[in-house]
Amino acid sequence: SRYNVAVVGATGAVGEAMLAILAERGFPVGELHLLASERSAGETVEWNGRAIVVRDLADFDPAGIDIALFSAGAGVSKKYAPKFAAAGAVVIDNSSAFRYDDDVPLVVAEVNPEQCANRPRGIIANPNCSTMQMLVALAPLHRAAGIERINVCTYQSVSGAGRSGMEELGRQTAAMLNFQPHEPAKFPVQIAFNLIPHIDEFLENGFTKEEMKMVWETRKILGDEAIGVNPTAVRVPVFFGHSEAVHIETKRRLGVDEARELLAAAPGVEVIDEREPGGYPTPVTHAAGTDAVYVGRLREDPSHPRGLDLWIVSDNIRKGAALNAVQLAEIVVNERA
Ligand code: A2P
Ligand code: 11C
Repeated sequence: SRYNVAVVGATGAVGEAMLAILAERGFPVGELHLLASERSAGETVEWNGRAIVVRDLADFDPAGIDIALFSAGAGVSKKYAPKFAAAGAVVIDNSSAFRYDDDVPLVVAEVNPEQCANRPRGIIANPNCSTMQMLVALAPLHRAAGIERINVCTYQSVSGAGRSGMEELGRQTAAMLNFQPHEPAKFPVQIAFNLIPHIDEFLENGFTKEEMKMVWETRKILGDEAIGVNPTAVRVPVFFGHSEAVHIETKRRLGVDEARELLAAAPGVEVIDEREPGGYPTPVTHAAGTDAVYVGRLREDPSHPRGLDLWIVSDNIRKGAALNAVQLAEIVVNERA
C-alpha cells in the first residue's frame, strides 16, 4: 500500500534531502504534500516526475496524512506537530522540540529501532546530527564493552545551520578573497577561514545547548543514564559533513582489533582506517552526499588503560537528519504492513 506523506520545511536544506531520499529509496509515497512558510508558498518543486506546488503550513489541513516529516525548526514543530498527530499522522520530528519528553521516543534507526513502536503521542523524535553519527558508531562498542565516559570534540559543517549558514560561508569566503567587506549575520563571528566554538545558545553550566544535546540524547538513546559525556562543539568552514574526535573509556578493555571488527560488522558504519596519507575519512573525500557513518583513526589511548580513540565523519544533512527520518518512516510503515 501507499502512504500520504507531508514534508514540513520542504524547501529547507534537510527538507530537500528528505525529498531526494524518499525518491532514492522508493518509499511508498501516495500523495506528497510540500509545506513551508508563506515565503515560499506557491513555488513548484519537481519530485519523481511530479510537479508539486509548495503550500503554506499555516493553512494546510492535515486530515488524511499518514506520515509527516517535520524539519522547520522547534517552534514550528511545537505548534503544528500535535495537530498533525491528532489528525492521525505519525509525526517524525527532526527538531529538538520533543526529544527530551519521556513519552516521545528518540530513535537512531541502527541503534534503537524498536523504540519507534512506543509513541503514545504519535510523535517520534529524530536526534541531533552530532549525536546521531556518534551513536551509530559507538552503540556496538557500548554493547560489547560498556562505555563509561565519552570525551568528544566536534567539527560541524555550516549546513547544520540550514541554507542561510551555507550562503554565509559562500558569500563571506568570496568577499574575503576579493578584499570586500564581510559582516557576520547568521554566525556570531566570521566563519570563513575561521572556527567558532559555539553552536546554539549558551546554558547556565557554561556548555552550549548543542553540547548538552549530545549528553541528554546519548543517555536517552542508549538507555543508560550513567554514561558520562563531555563535549565541545565547534563550527568549521566546511559545507557538508560533521566530524568528531571521540575518546571513550569502557568498562572492559576494548583493543583496536576488536573495535575494528565490531565496527566492520555494524549496520550503517564504514571503517576507513589505513594509517597512511588519505587513509581516513574526511567530510569532502567520503561523507558529503553519502549515507554511511565513516570511522577511522582507531587507536588505544596511551593515557588510560581502557581508553579508545576514534574519528567519526558523516553527512549531517543525510544520516544526521533526513536519511534517519526516512528510515524511521520505513520502520513505521513496515510495522503496519
Ligand atoms: P521557507 O522556505 O518558507 O522559509 P533551513 O533549515 O534550510 O533554513 O530551512 C528551514 C525550512 O523550514 C524551510 O523549508 C522553511 O520554509 C521552513 N520554515 C521556516 N519557518 C516556517 C514556518 N513558520 N512555517 C512553515 N515552514 C517554515
Ligand atoms: C548544527 N546540530 O549543526 C545542529 C543542527 O537540534 O536538530 C541541528 C539542530 C538540532 O547546527
